[in-house]
Amino acid sequence: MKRRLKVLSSLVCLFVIGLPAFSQPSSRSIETFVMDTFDAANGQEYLYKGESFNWDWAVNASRFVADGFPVWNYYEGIPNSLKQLFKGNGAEHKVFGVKTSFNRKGDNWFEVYPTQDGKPFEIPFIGDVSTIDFWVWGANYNYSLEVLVRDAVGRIHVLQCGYLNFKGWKNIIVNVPGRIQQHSHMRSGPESLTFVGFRIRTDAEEFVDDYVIFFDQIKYTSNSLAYIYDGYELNDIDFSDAQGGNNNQSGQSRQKSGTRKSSSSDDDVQYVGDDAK
Ligand SMILES: [Ca+2]
Repeated sequence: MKRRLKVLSSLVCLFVIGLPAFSQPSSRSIETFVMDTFDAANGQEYLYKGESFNWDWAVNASRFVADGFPVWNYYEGIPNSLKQLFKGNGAEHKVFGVKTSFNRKGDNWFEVYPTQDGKPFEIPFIGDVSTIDFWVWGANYNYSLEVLVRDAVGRIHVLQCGYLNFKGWKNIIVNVPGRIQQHSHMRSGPESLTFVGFRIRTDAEEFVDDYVIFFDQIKYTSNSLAYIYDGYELNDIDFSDAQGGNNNQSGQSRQKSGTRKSSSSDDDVQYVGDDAK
């Protein structure tokens, strides 16, 4: 009897201990993807759906920006923690730097965003993103930092990353809230969440005549298999050379449907609160 009880209790133990393991997603599908090292323009070779993407960065600023600003470039530098990580690999480490100056205090802002051929380029995220992680060099000003992402229905979300009132490098990790729709259920919809850019806002009372910020090493964690299913590749089949389609009687009057609104106007912006860790 005692022995049976022992076996039973250990079975119960196994079940209770084993339960969380079964309810968790497989840890193997959670991966970290490096988006940009900021070591060189157009040198990312970022792989998305079998295609390699490269981009540069640019900056735009609100209307009271001083003549000749903003200015930006890649500069030699690396946060100390990353220096240890990349020790001995011989690469030239650079960071992306921006200098701004505004003519008056108030609600000034500037945006740092990826570009291709001089036009804004949104970087697609792989899988289902949980956190975005990057390094920022703060000049100890009361400016706030935001990350802008666009969801699968074309709406821009603002992820608050807190204030830049620190000196030197800081690693910032921002959560992507579960309420942001990252994938569309429509075959014709946007394929994934995209990275739109960083936005920096000046505090109304803070000095604005001479500001500098640097960025390095942006990466993210993602469940890369979340939306890959058996037969996924059939989504992209081109039916233009298919047979059929001769039923003209109803075809002439058919309306084109499913046009989607996708804009970055302020109406679409959703503030989702302080999501920085
Ligand atoms: Ca770098």
